[in-house]
Amino acid sequence: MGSWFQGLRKTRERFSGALKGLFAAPQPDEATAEELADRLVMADVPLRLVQSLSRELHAAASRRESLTATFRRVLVEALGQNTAPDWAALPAPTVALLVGINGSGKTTTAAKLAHLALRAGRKPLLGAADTFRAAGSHQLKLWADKIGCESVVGATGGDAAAVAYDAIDAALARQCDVVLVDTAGRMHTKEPLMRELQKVRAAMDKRLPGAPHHTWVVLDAMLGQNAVIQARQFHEMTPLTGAIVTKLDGSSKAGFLFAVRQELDLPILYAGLGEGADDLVPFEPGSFVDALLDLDESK
Ligand SMILES: Nc1nc2c(ncn2[C@@H]2O[C@H](COP(=O)(O)OP(=O)(O)O)[C@@H](O)[C@H]2O)c(=O)[nH]1
Ligand SMILES: [Mg+2]
Repeated sequence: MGSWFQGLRKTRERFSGALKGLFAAPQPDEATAEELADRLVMADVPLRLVQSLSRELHAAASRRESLTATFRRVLVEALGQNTAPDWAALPAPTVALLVGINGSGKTTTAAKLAHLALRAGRKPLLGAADTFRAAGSHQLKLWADKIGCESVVGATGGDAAAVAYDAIDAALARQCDVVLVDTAGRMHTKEPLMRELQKVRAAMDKRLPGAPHHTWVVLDAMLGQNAVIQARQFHEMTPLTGAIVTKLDGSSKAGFLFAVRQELDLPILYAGLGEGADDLVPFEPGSFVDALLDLDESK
């Protein structure tokens, strides 16, 4: 499994270059503080958080807290509580719907989640409701075969809601514990596709009242602030219960994660740190901030 420190190498290079000089001084001088604020804003850290960081850094000396410790504390606090599901303890069947724009990593993430469920001793089923592109369903089927789990795949051009219904139906018949339903990459600006998402939800609820129990938006970290805009639009259309951030192993603008947590109040459940089945790790604010700020190279 990719470690946070290794996984975030490129993101860290982008983020922490300007911070080193700052941390060497007991107090940031005006120019350094300003440069720091600029860097943070450029890394898509929300302005409100940048402002409170500046205040806290100025107050650090009087609190006898080092600048590094202050910086770390404020960032970790800003990320709040983020509890990934305990797969071993989830009631059966638990149904999760994955949404997000094309290419954000939904299909890969659905497979990674199924892999986690398998490793926790559960029986997952992958439902391929991406009927928009032939490759979409095929890709999920390949993953299901690779990790060794059940799957239900819809026909290309078919009704996504029907596939979602069938996936739950099959999961009940085959006594699966976890159903992960992958959807087509909806552009958040295309209203009909968003409406289709509501049809998918309604079909799931019809087969199993209360389903989906979770709706997770998959966000591509490379998109930075744009991912926040997408998440907000999905959130308005369909109630989201959490976010999963992919491609944090790329050169991402990781500051947007703070906006996901603070502005949308969505827990960040997992981070994707690579393309393999094992490269999905529960989101841990402390590990994330340490890796981002280059605080512990032993990890
Ligand atoms: N480096 C990296 N690549 C990822 C990650 N998650 C997904 N990808 C890649 O992103 C591309 C799009 O992923 P896919 O799951 O097909 O996205 P979808 O269109 O939302 O279903 C694929 O090449 C994946 O291998 C990740 O965490 N890190
Ligand atoms: Mg896909």
